[in-house]
Amino acid sequence: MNRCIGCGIIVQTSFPDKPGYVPENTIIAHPKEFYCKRCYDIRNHNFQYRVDNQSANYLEKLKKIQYEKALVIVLVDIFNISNHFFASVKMCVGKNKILVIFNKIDLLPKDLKVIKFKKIIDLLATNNQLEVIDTLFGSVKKNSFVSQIISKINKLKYPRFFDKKNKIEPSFYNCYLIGMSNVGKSTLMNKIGQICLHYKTDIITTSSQLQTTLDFIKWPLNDKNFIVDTPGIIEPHHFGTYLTSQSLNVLIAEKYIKTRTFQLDSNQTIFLGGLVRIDFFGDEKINASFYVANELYLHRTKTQNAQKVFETNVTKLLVPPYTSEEKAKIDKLKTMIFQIDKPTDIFICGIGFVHFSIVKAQIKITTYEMIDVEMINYDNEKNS
Ligand SMILES: Nc1nc2c(ncn2[C@@H]2O[C@H](COP(=O)(O)OP(=O)(O)OP(=O)(O)O)[C@@H](O)[C@H]2O)c(=O)[nH]1
Ligand SMILES: [Mg+2]
Ligand SMILES: [Zn+2]
Repeated sequence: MNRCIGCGIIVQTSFPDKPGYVPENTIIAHPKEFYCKRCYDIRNHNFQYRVDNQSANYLEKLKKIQYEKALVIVLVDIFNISNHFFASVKMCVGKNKILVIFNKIDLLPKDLKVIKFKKIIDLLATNNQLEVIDTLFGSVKKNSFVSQIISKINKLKYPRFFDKKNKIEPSFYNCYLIGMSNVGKSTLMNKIGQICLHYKTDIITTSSQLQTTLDFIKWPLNDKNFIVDTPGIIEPHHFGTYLTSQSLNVLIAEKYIKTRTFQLDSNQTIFLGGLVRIDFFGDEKINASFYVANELYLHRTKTQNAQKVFETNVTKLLVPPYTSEEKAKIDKLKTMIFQIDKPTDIFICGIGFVHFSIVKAQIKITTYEMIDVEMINYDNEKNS
C-alpha cells in the first residue's frame, strides 16, 4: 500500500481532484518516497484546501492506542484547551499515561506566566481520569526544546537504568503524538526526525491550516518501535469544524500575540468578530484581557445596543463569519453565565482565552451552541 510521505494518506493515481492523488509517473520515478498532489501544492504554493472532516474516522484509529503499551504525547496550545478534547484523549489512550507538551509558547506575551496552564491541564486530565506524567512548556520549532522532549522520552522508556543491554523491560513501545489539529505535532515529528534519524529536511507536510496530516505516519525510533504522527482531532466543540479557511486564517495566530485589554463598565459588551459575544455586569469596572490572534476584530458596545449592532454588522464589520452561508452554520446560539469573584480565565475552543481581573461580576457569553467554553479560577493574582 503506497502512502504519501507528507500526510500519510493512501495514494491513488486515477482521480486528480480527490485526496491522495499522485501522477503515475511520479511513483515510477520515486517508488519509495513521493508526495500527493495536495502536499505538493501546500509545500510549493502554500495552497489551502481542506478535506472533508474525517475526525470521526481518525478517532476510531486513535482508539487502538489503548490496546498497546504506549507513550502518548499530547500536544496542546492556548487556542485548543477543551474538556471534550481531553475526554477524547481518554477514549484513545485507555490506561496509558500521557506526557503533555504545551506548545507555541513563543506566541504568548512575555507577561503571561505559563505555569498557570499546568493547573488547567491537571484539572482537565483529572476530570477525565487521565494520568499526566509531566507537562513541558516550549516551542517545538526550537531544537533545544525538542532535545529536552527527546531526553524525557528516553528517560521514561527505561526509568531505572537507561541500559538496553540489561534487557530491562521498557515502560512503553511505540510513542504517539496526538492533539487537536494545528497544535504542532508534525512540526515536532520533523524535528525529531532531524535530531534522532538525521533526516536532512522536514519530510512531513506542515501548514497553518487545519487537517494537514491525513493518516498515521510511522518512523522507526529504535529496534522495533516507532514514533507515530497522527491526524489532528477536530472536535465538534471547535470553531474549525464549521468555518472556512478564510475565517480560520483570522483565528489561527502565527505571530506573537499582543494582549488587548479593555476596561469594561457594567452593561458593556465585547464582540469577538461575529463569533462570540461577551456581556459584563458588575458594580466595579473590570479589566478583560484577550489572548487571541491579533487579526481577530474586537468590538466594544453598550449591551443595550448589542443585538442591533450584531444584526446590522455580522459578516460585514463583525467577521468572521464572512458570508451568510457560513453564519447559518453557527446560528444556533447558547448563552452561558459565569459568576466571578477571583481572577478568572475563560477559554473559547479554537479562539484562545480571556482573562478577567478580580472583581465580583457576572459575565455572559453567547456563542454557537457546540463550542466549548471553559472557566478556570485562580486563587490569587500572583498566578495570573
Ligand atoms: N509559533 C509557533 N508556531 C508553531 C510551533 N509549532 C508549530 N507551529 C506552526 O503551527 C502550524 C501547524 O503545525 P503542524 O505541525 O502542521 O500542526 P499539526 O498538529 O501537525 O496539524 P494537523 O496535521 O492538522 O493535525 C504550522 O504553521 C507550524 O509552523 C511553535 O512552536 N511556534
Ligand atoms: Mg500534522
Ligand atoms: Zn500528502
